[in-house]
Amino acid sequence: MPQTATGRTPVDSKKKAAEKNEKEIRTDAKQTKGGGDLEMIHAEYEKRRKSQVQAIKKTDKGLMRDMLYQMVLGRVFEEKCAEVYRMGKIGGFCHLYIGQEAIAVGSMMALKPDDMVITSYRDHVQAMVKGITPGAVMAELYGKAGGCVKGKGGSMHMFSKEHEFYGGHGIVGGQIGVGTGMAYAAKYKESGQVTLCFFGEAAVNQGIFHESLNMAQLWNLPIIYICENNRYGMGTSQERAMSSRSIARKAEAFEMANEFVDGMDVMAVREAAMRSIDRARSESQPTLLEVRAYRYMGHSMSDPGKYRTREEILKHQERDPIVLFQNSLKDAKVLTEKDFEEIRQEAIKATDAAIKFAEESPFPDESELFTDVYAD
Ligand SMILES: Cc1ncc(C[n+]2csc(CCOP(=O)(O)OP(=O)(O)O)c2C)c(N)n1
Ligand SMILES: [Mg+2]
Repeated sequence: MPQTATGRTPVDSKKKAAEKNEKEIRTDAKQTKGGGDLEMIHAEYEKRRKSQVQAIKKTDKGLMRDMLYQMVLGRVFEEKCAEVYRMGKIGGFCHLYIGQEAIAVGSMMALKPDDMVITSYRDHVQAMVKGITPGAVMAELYGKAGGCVKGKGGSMHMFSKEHEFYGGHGIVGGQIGVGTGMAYAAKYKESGQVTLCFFGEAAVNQGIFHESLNMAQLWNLPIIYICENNRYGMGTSQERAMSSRSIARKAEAFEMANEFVDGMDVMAVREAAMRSIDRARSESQPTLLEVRAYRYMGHSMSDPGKYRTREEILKHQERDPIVLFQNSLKDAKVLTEKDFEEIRQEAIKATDAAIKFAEESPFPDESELFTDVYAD
């Protein structure tokens, strides 16, 4: 019997978790009304800080360091992307993930290496967490032959079969159908692989989301749908586009397990992901996670951002996922300020090396013009 947000499951612990979800959704609704109340955001931060310390104490120290490194690398790497984009080094669209790092790191670092991941065009950080090198991601952004797709995909189409990373998709919601197919294939082949399928909250209003969830539950597919609710679809807020505030609860239409998660808290994301991955792997049951964060940057590098105020952005940054995690690691006496500086320097070094690799990599050869190109 799947766990649902209204607690229709007879299992008590699951019911409690569902009630907690409800409470968090209500608190969050109050917080974000009119851009969010600062005092409430601070209170939420303090609440999370305590629970995060508890979760950290139960987790391997090396893994905690790796998780922080991946988050910091994501941030430093993308700040560099913005810089070189403005210098004209990167062509085409470029969508940054800054502010959402806890979602990719918290969920993907709970996977086994041969599990599968698919996402939208906001894909640089997911690609690196899945193991594609920063150099191969940066060279792809530059359109160079050393890129993970030989410079033919660019920012929106990172891909690596070797790393079980299946894109990088530009059609909003397109990956929800493809991801469902990947999970179906894994089940059919009995490969034991779990699929993580990421998409934004604006994709949820499309038919593909509802059709896919229906099939995944009907056929008991081992997939976790992760809705990264960053509050905006281009310049349109969720409030202006969706009749219902809770995305997690939409899963109930399909009797699918679901959870609402604070996407600024990497440990909360990790714990929810571990519960969902276990459900997929051992019971072959799907889950919908609504992970709520905030998009710090514009929709893409060409967004003038006239639809929201500076104050709104600053309020959400009060609970920055990296600062929150570092404070908790310090409180739990797992890492120190010195470690944080070391990690930051490592991330800067890796990013600089990625830039050097991309700069030195050649553009694809003319003979490659028609290779790997598919038209139906
Ligand atoms: C089917 C389709 N419709 C419209 C677009 C144009 N478009 C590109 S991104 C985007 C907003 C998507 O927002 P969301 O799903 O919340 O993801 P986010 O960008 O916030 O990560 C839109 C409407 C598109 N690419 N595909
Ligand atoms: Mg969005």
